[in-house]
Amino acid sequence: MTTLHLVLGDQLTRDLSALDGLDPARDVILMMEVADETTYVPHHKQKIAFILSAMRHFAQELEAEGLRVDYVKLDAADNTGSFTGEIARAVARHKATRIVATEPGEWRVWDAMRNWSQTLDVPVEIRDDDRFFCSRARFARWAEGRKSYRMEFFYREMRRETGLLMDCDEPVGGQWNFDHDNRKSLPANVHPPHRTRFEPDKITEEVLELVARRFPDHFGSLDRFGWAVTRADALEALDHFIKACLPSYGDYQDAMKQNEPFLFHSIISPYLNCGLLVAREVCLAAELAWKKGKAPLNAVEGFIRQILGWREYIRGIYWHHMPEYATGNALGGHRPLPQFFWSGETRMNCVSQVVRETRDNAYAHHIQRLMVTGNFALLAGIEPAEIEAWYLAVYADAYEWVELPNVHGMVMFADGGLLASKPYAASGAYIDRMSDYCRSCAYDVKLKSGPKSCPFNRLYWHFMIENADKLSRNPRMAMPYRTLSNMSEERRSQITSEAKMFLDHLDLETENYK
Ligand code: FAD
Ligand code: DLZ
Ligand code: SF4
Repeated sequence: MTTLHLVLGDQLTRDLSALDGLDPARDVILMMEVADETTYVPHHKQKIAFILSAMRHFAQELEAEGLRVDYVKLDAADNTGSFTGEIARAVARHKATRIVATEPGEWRVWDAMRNWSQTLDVPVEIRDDDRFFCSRARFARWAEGRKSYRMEFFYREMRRETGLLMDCDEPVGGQWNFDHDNRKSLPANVHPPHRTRFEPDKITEEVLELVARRFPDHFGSLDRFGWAVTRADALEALDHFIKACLPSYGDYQDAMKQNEPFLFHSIISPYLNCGLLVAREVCLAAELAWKKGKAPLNAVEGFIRQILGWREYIRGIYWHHMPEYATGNALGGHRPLPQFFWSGETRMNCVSQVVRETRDNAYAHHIQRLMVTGNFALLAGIEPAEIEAWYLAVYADAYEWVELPNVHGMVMFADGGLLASKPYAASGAYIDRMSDYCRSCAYDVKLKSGPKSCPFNRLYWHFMIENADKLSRNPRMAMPYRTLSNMSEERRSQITSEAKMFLDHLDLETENYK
């Protein structure tokens, strides 16, 4: 009467619901490295290495507790390459009479999982993933009857339900949101702290060798691999963030700086998303720092909002609207993704910086993702599915439940405004205000037209003209459309022809870069 308890690569949490009620004498924990998961998009090499190494370390910890772990390695001779194939083999191996799983993070895996009892002819119990504050059912209750959603209202409910940063029924400090104190650019005399990175141990070295051998053509470099791959090290990274970075997190949350990929960000999303850290403990650690007077409220509220607000809201939208959510293309973009998203070879210094940092670290912070690569994809009318596949591949924290709403909804406005009230379109002036990228760029951010002018400036007004029928009635877009209506016909046709010229020759970005 053996039960198989499944632990997937993003479920590396000892308190996982799938492990509840496990009988160490009778039951087996199944963990599987499978080709389907390592290749369904061409994941960054560091992302694969991070997940496989974290899985192997987690299995070792479970075994050290005296639990029986059946761990299938990627290179095992008879590995079928799929979750379904490996579970079928494990059921036969252990004569299992029951399977217990925690709901997966991605719809495609969920779709397979809900058919397993039929395909495998064994009862399968799928449990809620209670590592999130808001269950899928709870979000559905909140979403019921709403035509569009707004994170801020959802976030307030989550604050009330969790009691985080609450004083009875009121938000501490008398406000729900302290964003107006944030959004500063980085002054020259402020230097971000050195970040804790972790030396690869023997297990990680083995995995790095495996990834280099099996996935040589995948994007990204393994050279700077320094991720924590155990819970103990992830907790150390969190502690370092809380002490050294959180106090300045709010102030410089939106800042960008050449050769400073991490600034004051936490860099914990890969750990949260694979289960080495849990959202509740992270929020409590930040709240405690504020209670002890070690970090100001604007920073702590801003940080907790990202996790309790945005992260939960994004997940809720994903599950509430999949699988249809992925198919929309409200602004009708169909341009292929330019090659420089993989090479970084473009004269646009901001894009080049972000792509290169992404290649080196499998990481870019939120504003780089939203306002540089994302903004470019939006303004250039890239096909949503192409840019979504890029984001899903290149970041160590990327799983479809979190990547898709961020890219499809927040960046590309492809859901027609379900997630965000307006597109985050911006000209070069925004990037210039929040970074020092423009100082080292081949283009001139102050110029609005001509071959030397910043492409973001040329594309911004072109985007407004092209999408006027879909966006001009949006009250939050009133300002740009008022400005546009005051532009002469001549200026408009100049904008259109200059933007078209640039977009039709995106390959020149790379040719002229060399
Ligand atoms: P911090 O700035 O320190 O923020 C703390 C935590 O808040 C993050 O670790 C993350 O868990 C959470 N968070 C912040 N913003 C968001 C958000 N918009 N959605 C969900 N969680 C959020 N995040 C992912 O985890 N995986 C992704 O695949 C992903 N893709 C993105 C794609 C685009 C186009 C954009 C604009 C954002 C994306 N994000 C994604 C959200 C965000 O950019 C990352 O969570 C963040 O940059 C991770 O770095 P950090 O841990 O240093 O974050
Ligand atoms: C992302 C990933 C990779 C690269 N490899 C594996 C793997 O070999 N085995 C595994 O269990 N999980 C892996 N993952 C994470 C899964 O893709 C993730 O668990 C599913 O997307 C469900 O959310
Ligand atoms: Fe980017 Fe334009 Fe600034 Fe160059 S000038 S870095 S393209 S915003």
